[in-house]
Amino acid sequence: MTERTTVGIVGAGPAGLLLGHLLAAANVPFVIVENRSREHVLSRIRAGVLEQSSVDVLDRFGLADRLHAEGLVHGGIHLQVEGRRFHVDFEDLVGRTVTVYGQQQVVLDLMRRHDELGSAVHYGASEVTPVDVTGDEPHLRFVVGGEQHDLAARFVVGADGYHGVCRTVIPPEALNPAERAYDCAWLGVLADVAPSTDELVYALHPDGFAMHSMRSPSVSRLYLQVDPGEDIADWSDERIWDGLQERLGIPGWTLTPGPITEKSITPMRSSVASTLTYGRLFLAGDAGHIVPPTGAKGLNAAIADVAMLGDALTVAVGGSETALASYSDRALARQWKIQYFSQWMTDMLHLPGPSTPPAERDFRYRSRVGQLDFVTTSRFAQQTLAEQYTGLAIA
Ligand code: FAS
Ligand code: PHB
Repeated sequence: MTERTTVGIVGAGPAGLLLGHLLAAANVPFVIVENRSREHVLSRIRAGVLEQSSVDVLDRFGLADRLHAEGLVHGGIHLQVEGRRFHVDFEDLVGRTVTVYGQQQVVLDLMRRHDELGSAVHYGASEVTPVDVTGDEPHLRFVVGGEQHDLAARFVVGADGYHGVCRTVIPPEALNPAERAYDCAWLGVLADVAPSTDELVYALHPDGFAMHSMRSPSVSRLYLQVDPGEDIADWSDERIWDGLQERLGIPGWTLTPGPITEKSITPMRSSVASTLTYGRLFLAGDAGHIVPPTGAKGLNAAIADVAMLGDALTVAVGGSETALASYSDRALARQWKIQYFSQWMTDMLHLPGPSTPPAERDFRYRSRVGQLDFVTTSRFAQQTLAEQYTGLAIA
């Protein structure tokens, strides 16, 4: 039997779940289809920082109560090089802030609200297949609990991430992603220990990049630059803390270690599709683009896409598809500014890979020291960083 809805959404990550809420607020019927369990989606440790622009979106739809109660509002970040730590004061520079609130908490809030609304969210689906997306009535076919579903929709949204099925529906020559692979990766740890810093520290050291972030007053999140081929099994807790201490340590400051509860290595790459639209299929979030985490942009870019797409779909259901027709161009224009900023932050704060000749590695390090010395002594450069880090306008 064919079921019907207005918007079929593939993926119950932050993009898919948030889009559901924007459509619910406009009384636009939708169905979300997720191929993993609720528990698995919630278990993924991902982003940690929300731009002011993202907080504003969640506020607009009444989804930020716990964020405001438990999130940590930060007025800036620290940049560190050659033993010098400099505070970039966002509030002074651009009058905006960011909020430390883990992606897992955002997803939990979105899931709980969907439960309250009784939204149609299918977890644990298999054989999820968008069909006829270039026709007038696309379908989402999937199996849940052994039952085959055939869902007809006016629009299908691919919020299923970089490895999702929706990207594969778009012909390669149309998707045509522009890509960059960075010759470094991040070893990330969660530790049950109070952060040793008030706000995030981004540090460049001759051994490579390190960052001190956090999830709460009692949980720290820290990262080390490693080579892309590194095996996490080669990194004992002791080796990790030694590396963090070496790269983050400055005179008069102590990094307090604690029990590591999770560790993983994430490669760094950028990929941006040439289009986020194919017929009546629209991509949002990681399904359309991925970015190195140095600028804290992945989750925030997904929220921005959804804010634009949710408004455009709502207007389309109301009778005008003009905003929907320009969604891909508008979202990609904003995404390329994000790609530029993330590339700039990554190149400024990381050293080249292991195959780099010593003289070139030394040159690249010293030129980055010069860049950081410029940024930390130029208010104009700091304003440029602060404007982008706290989030560009969403329009
Ligand atoms: P997501 O990938 O979160 O969600 C897609 C959903 O679709 C998933 O639940 C998936 O199970 C589902 N799905 C996939 N295929 C499907 C199919 N065929 N059928 C149905 N469902 C399907 N960003 C930052 O800003 N800071 C960070 O520090 C950071 N760290 C990261 C670390 C890692 C290891 C990764 C992978 C990403 C990280 N990111 C970070 C980026 C990340 O936060 C993403 O930007 C964010 O999850 C994007 O959200 P979505 O677009 O919803 O995609
Ligand atoms: C995090 O807390 O996970 C985090 C913060 C800032 C980044 C990347 C990751 O740029």
